[in-house]
Amino acid sequence: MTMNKKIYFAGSIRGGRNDATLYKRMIDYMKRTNVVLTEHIGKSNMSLKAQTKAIDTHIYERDTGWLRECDMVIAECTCPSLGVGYELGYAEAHGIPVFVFYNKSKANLSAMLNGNAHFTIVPYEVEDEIYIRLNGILNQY
Ligand code: 6K6
Repeated sequence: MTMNKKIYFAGSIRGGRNDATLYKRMIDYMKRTNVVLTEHIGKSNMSLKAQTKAIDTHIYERDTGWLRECDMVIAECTCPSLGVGYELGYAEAHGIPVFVFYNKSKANLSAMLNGNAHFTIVPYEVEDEIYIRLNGILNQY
């Protein structure tokens, strides 16, 4: 089994935190055998308030640095997020593999993701399917 891959997990923050507990379960699952650079995305107490420009610059610089150094991006895209969409395009531009999960009974994925041959799209209906697919992805890379 492949272990200790550096995974950038992308999930909505200012786009809405409806799925935050799902993000946490996905992160915890991947962390059993790999390194998740963006653990904070699963935290329930994450602030959604507007920040200073300087704080947002720091977040942008840190996150894009992680995107350049990670082995793959795993994104949960049921809840639309401008930041996640940006990150996926950024990863593509840097040749990083991208896997996009979304709940097909809750969301209609943007054509800009669904139609992009660089992205592996993973539609699911029940949460158990996520872990089966994650297992396959983490073993294959
Ligand atoms: C600290 C204080 C207030 O907010 C914070 C932390 N904010 C963020 N920290 C780290 N990464 C962030 C933050 N805000 C957005 N991102 C990145 O964009 C994450 O990697 C997410 O995948 C994505 C979410 O974008 P939005 O547009 O939903 O916020």
